[in-house]
Amino acid sequence: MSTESCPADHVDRPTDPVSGCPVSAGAAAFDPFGDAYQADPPEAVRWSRDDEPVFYSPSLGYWVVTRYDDVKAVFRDNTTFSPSIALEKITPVSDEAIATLERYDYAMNRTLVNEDEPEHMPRRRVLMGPFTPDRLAHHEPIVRRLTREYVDRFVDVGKADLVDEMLWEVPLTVALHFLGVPEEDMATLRKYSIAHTVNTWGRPSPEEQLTVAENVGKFWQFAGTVVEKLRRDPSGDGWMPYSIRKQREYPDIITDSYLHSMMMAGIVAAHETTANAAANALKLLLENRTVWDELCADPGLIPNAVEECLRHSGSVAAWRRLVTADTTVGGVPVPAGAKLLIVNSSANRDERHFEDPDTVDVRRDNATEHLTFGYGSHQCMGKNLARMELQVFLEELTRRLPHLDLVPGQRFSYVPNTSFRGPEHLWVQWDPAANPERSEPGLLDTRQPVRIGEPTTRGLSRTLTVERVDPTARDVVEITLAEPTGAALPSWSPGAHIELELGEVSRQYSLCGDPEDRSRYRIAVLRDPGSRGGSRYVHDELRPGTSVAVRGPRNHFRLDADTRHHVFVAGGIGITPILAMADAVCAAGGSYELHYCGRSTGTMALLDRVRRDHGPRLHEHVSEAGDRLDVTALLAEPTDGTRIYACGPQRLLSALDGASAHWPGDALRVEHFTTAGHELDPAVEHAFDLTLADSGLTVRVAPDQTVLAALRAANIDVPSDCEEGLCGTCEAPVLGGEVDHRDVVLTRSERSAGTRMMTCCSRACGASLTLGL
Ligand code: FMN
Repeated sequence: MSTESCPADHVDRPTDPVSGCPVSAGAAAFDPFGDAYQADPPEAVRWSRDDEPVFYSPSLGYWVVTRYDDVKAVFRDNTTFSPSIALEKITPVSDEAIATLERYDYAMNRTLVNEDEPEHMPRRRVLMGPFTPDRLAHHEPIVRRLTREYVDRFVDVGKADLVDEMLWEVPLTVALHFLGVPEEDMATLRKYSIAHTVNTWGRPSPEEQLTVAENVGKFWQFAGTVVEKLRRDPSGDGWMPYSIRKQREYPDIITDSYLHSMMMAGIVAAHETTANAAANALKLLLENRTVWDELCADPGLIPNAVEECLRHSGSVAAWRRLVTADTTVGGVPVPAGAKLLIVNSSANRDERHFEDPDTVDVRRDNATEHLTFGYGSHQCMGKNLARMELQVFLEELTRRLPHLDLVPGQRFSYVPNTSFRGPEHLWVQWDPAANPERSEPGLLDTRQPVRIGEPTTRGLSRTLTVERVDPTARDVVEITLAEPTGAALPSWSPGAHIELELGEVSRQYSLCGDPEDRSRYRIAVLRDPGSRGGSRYVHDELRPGTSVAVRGPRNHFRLDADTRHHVFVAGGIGITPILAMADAVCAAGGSYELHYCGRSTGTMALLDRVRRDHGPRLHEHVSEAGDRLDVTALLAEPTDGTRIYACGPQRLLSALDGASAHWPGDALRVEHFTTAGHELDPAVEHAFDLTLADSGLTVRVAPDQTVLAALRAANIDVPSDCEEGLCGTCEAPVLGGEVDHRDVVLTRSERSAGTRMMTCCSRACGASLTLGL
């Protein structure tokens, strides 16, 4: 490989012994049109997530980005990372194909997907009306009716190709209905949209390019005819008539060429992604039979199952951005003019963001954080329509055909391209004699309420059984929880916690058992003398055999892989996450020391185990014995590559914060078990404005209102969990204004950077904040 063709930083990178250039062997071998990527994109770039999360692919001429945080950061900043190349043909078009397209006057222009600011947001704002939850609800009856009609056609047959017989045409018909376009010849439109996919994201051979160009040209003409037809009478329902009406109000914003391009792109965007997502979801669920059975038994899980399927096997595998100024992505310098392939399907399986990411867990409570719909101002406008369709498909199929199976031995094929992904065929079989509706016709009258918007995670608990209750120190019990069916529990990483529903309240407890043991979770709970109900319930009510609803695991307190030396500091019950972390570092042969502080040895939970497993690295600090931890001495000398991981009472964490002031801003990592619990006091708070850069809205936050509440009132989706500033779920990017941080999640350097805030508790210092929402 020639080094001239490689834009990587040759000075700082050692020559790779295999590729002979700063491009590593993995990067040199990367082929997004090859079998491995086509079969499973996130798996094909696992090596990159692990070893080289941002790399240059010489064969593609793109920089490839594979980790969650990096992909999200790129989506977030659409100025440095312009969407202008999102629909550019990834394979250069031959002169003959260009001539063919010209014959059809093909002039695909910018659409919402690939235009820069300042043009994009004004258009998005003008065109958003039909996507609001109220307006979408209006489409549910047709989605339901079509789904039922298509299932009726094959329900008694016993075998079907779900793609050919339902999953392609229903989303296409819904898309046409949504767009307000008369239903045309479905098969022709299918051919056209595949041509568009191959034309944009595929690697067609020169001969294929000509056929594809023919179909794309015809598709373009078709789109033009439809726009003209609608223009004659734009009074009807649907997004295109709405857009034509809007053109009269805003002729400079919604131009003719824009309408024509949107018509063509809209058909593809509204239907192909949903059809593929549905096929991926059904394939995934049927391959994970116990999960499918769970949905059949509890359809209330379907909205979150949809998110989990979109996360695990979404239909948009990768997307593109153009770098507009020299910058860094994930710390790697990337020059202006570079093209990025951001592999969102890989981000969705990044273990740095999702626990046990390869497992399908329909109760995963951060499944909605997947990046299949993109993120930020270009996030898929039709996401809630797609969610609705997928919910209805899963609901109708689990109810009417719970005994559905994949036809064994079938090989799945995919249209080779970088981005749109779903099996071309999905053969399923079942015994029609066992169809539940034959013995129970009333089944056909039932339906689950469809949830429009992102699903709430509140109902996503799993019921575990208390296996053991063991006292482990004064007022501390260790609780062992097991899955009653013996099914494997979701895996977790050190620092993770679960949330238990305890009578009227729910409370978080850090996992302190063995992560390798997938059959049980272990926690240790201190009876809080001023208990608000949670720890008292644990101590008084939980006995072997008791059932308890559990959510999670979640992790906001992770070990950083680049830490060379770990200083673990635990105060009292704060030992729980710290012990799991120390166990992991010890098992991996890493460098660490463990400081465990307590009033007396009798109050120190899990002390026997800590001594047994960490004896040589353990420093016990027992205050009654006059041996308090001297945090100033401990942190006197900042050391490169050292991080301090601490959990314990606020006093200890504040002391560590003060004593590490001269350390790098992210050297101290803490987990808080409680907040100071500031109640919002309207008498001392002031009102301020939020300027939402992506949605172009201004929202007023009243003195008695949180930022989160004000955002929700303005119909902006922000996920949240604890709503106490502890968990980090409701984070929003801050683009301007000074934040009055009141959470306990952000590190010192993150606070002073002023680029993120927790919307459940933090506020503005001044009159306004600009948020990247
Ligand atoms: N309390 C414990 O006793 N043991 C733990 O391992 C533990 N882990 C926690 C992890 C997180 C992330 C958080 C936010 C809190 C944790 N807590 C833990 C505190 C409990 O959630 C809870 O606040 C405490 O039991 C007091 O609740 P109560 O006032 O309802 O009794």
